[in-house]
Amino acid sequence: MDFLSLKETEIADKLKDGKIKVCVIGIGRIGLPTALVFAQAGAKVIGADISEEVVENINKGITYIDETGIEEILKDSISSGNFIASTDVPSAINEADAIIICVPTPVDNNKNPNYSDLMAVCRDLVKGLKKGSLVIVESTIAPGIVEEIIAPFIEEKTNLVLGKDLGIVSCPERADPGKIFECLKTIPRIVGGINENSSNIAAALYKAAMGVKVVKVSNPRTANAVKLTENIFRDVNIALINELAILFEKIGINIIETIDAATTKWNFIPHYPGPGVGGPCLPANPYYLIQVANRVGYIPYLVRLAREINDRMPDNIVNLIFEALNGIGKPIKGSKIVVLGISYKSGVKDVQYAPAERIINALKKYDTEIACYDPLFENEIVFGMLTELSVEDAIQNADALVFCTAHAEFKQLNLENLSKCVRQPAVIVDTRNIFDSNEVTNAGFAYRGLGVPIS
Ligand code: SAJ
Repeated sequence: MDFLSLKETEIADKLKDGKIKVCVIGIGRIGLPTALVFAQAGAKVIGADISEEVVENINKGITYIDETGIEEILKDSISSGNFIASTDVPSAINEADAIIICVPTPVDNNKNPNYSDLMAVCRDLVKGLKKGSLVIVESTIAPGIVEEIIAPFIEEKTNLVLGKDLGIVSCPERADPGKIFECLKTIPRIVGGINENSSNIAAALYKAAMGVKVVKVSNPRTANAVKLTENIFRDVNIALINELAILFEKIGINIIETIDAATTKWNFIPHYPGPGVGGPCLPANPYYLIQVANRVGYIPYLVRLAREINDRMPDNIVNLIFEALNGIGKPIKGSKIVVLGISYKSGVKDVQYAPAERIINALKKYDTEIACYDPLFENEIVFGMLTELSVEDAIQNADALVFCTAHAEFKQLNLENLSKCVRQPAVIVDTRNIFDSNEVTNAGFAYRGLGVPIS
């Protein structure tokens, strides 16, 4: 079947009839849910991954990925014969009509994008690609990587004529951790192809498989720019609110009251202050664009400054902890500080670039006792520490409770009961504005909140 010559209606029919083969390379946080949604839609899917352990576990129906219902969907997809995992990437590519690339593209310690996994996939692509197939790059990359690196590499190493024998598109993933399946089936997808037919085929495939609207843009670089614009927009707005939180606290203004009131204006999109910006996306994505900008001799000041402001937030929280302890007459030296919430965001079990790690590492420089608890990481070794089994266990004889993640569980805590476990006087440092300061003080704690003036 020459997949690239199919019409839109044919793609939907052949997908349902199990006549379309899809290879998803990189069956991790994004790749596995993506593979399973295609399998549920009728595609014959091979999940290709270099990790033998991942492939072995997944073929047994076991995954570490923390998305609701994923194991059941995985088991159904395997038993239906629509999904299997394999470490033989070139063979999986050779069998497929559509090859979807979902490998990580992290930034290294020098903030340079690391495309090594993507380039390893390209080396497998040129071993396995067959005429009439379509390559779909979902990994988040800088604008231009497809047109200037991937496409020329494939053209050089194979006798495939791009646009005729082989289609290539960028279709950046837009699935939010903790709600990936919901996002895959609701959020419109952005597709940019090396030619119109590549875009049309990819659009038809995603529309049929995921039931979502597909927005076609001019080319792969534009599709990549859309994804980066979304996340850089978010990073910059968080940096703005973080900066205002610090300033407003000093001039007696409550940042949350201000945001809530500003949200009554139609063109104000609320963002909230926090102890820093963590996760696999926002801390990394801006650097793809910064690298491209530097290459063309343009300095993206605002993009860079937002990253600096957000990366400085953990240090600002450590200062707030110092002030909070001094406010109850306790030096940081010899105090017990408990970090409550280590995940980078609420409801997600993930500590990638988590602000809590940088706060804990900074506190370790002082002669303090540190404990941590997170409802998603009970009794696990994280950041070189054994996490506690409960809030009560963690806060015994504590001087300061530092809330770094706004997990729903924390909003239900009985603060009066907790105030009996700590070493009074004790203080709550609320970096996520989880609590009302009056409720905290009425419960027997002192209170300091990010962006909340000292009452
Ligand atoms: N954060 C703030 N203040 C805010 C929003 C977020 O401090 O107002 C912090 C979070 O606590 C976290 C970091 O920023 O530490 C990133 O938060 P995020 O909500 O952006 O979560 P991510 O990193 O999982 O971002 C992903 C992105 N999705 C994709 O890249 C496909 C992002 O575009 C989504 O908006 C986000 O998920 C989401 O809403 O779940």
